[in-house]
Amino acid sequence: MRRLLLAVAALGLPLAVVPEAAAATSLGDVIPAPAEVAPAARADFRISPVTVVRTGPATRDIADRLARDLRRVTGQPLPVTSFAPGPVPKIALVLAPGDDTIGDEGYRLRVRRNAVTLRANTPAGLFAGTQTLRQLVRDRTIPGGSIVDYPRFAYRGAMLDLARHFHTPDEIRRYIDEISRFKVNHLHLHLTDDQGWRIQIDSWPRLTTVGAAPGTGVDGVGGGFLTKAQYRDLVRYAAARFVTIVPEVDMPGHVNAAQVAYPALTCDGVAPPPRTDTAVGYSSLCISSETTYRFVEDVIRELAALTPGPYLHIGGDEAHATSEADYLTFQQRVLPLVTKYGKTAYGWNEIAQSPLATNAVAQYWNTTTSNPTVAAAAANGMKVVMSPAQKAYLDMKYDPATPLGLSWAGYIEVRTAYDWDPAGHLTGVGEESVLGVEAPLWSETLRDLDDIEFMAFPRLAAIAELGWSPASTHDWESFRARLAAYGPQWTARGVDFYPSPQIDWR
Ligand code: IFG
Repeated sequence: MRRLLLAVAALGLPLAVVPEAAAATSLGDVIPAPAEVAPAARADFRISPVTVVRTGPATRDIADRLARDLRRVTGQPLPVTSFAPGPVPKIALVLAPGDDTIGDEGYRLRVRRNAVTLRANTPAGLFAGTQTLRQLVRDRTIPGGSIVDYPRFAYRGAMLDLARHFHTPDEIRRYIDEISRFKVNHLHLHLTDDQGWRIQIDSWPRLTTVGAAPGTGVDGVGGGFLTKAQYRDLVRYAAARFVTIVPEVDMPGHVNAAQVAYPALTCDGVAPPPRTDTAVGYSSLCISSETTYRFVEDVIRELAALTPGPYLHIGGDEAHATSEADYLTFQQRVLPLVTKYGKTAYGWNEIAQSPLATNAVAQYWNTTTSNPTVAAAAANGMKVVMSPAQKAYLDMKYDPATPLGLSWAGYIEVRTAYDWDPAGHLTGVGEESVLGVEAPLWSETLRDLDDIEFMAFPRLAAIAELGWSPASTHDWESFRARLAAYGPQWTARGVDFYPSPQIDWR
């Protein structure tokens, strides 16, 4: 009987209702929530031994990646072809520019009994559609119907702090795999801080020979750095998953590791002691010294040459050891250097004090819901990425019992991370000023990939939905049900997510 059913299914003919063939998910069971979902009854597509994946040459790598993933979860051969005759049941990925509704990252998905068709203007849109497909396949079946989907905000980011505790390239690649499944499209790497310097800079080699030596890092563990080759490989790996790497060199504060390596970066020429504690705000580059600006330009030049993405993050937070006047002087010198090397300057929201910040992007991290300096800069055209610490900082504990993380911005359970609006959060910073959202994960208390996963998931999924889905689909009960349905996918992949009591996990 089963063999007969398979043969019938293969021809895409109507089947008698076969309970196990019914998709365990509904078409809307996707995170982030798609913009428009129209289920169609009796139109489920069943992947069979004769199903093919069809695509053109420009999107062959996307099709190969999808086919590999679907083979693993369905056990079906799913060959990838550039041509498949009409009646052959197929999953077709079609690049079809000119569809203004879906923009550069959107897609249209149509599921019928004998064909699944994914259309997009760009490869990025097709990739986004394949992420949706990956979530919809259950028991070899894709629910019938149509989806039209496109992002609310252009920038959906995650951040890893390699400085307090170095995360290896393998750990970073695994994180890229998981965040790209939620259509996150930027990974911000916090590469330097008081405890360690984590990126090779040829013109200042002691930054890593000293600043990344074993014993650098919080509690003296977590030394290590990215060579330029490793960084370039991460850029390529991320780009293949339509994730843009955003490097950060934090200045003028958070520079103790650089000053231990090069005392000439201090005003008195005396190297400070290395730091392995978690205090912040005690270090500052020497604003009056020309050596500082030679250093800054060398670092920006080398990082810009390594980074195809548009943004270069220059930090700017917690410069408590830099006077306000010196901070402004520093930004006036440094922001133009980022532009000189062809990048858009990006910094924590303190950079908004500088008149030059209107051409930069400010990452809002403070816990207040009004900041006149940021609002004024936004009124002058500065774009803002929303990372309010009390909503989006994944290093905050879930609750007092959480073994990892900090709590200075409060406890963040899944619902806290979900129930806010990036365009309504900060006074005077509305939809048109918000470039997107980002979920930073600081690593003072993290030691390995399990720790990253435990703190990041499921809350990163909440931030990803805020960045992608329209405000109209924002609904906690819907999200928590979709999260419950998604949990088994993390389990199947060995992702060590936090089983929040707010979710009825399946
Ligand atoms: N604030 C510091 C981070 C980190 C964080 C931990 C910013 C922009 C507290 N700066 O967040 O370096 O220590 O939650």
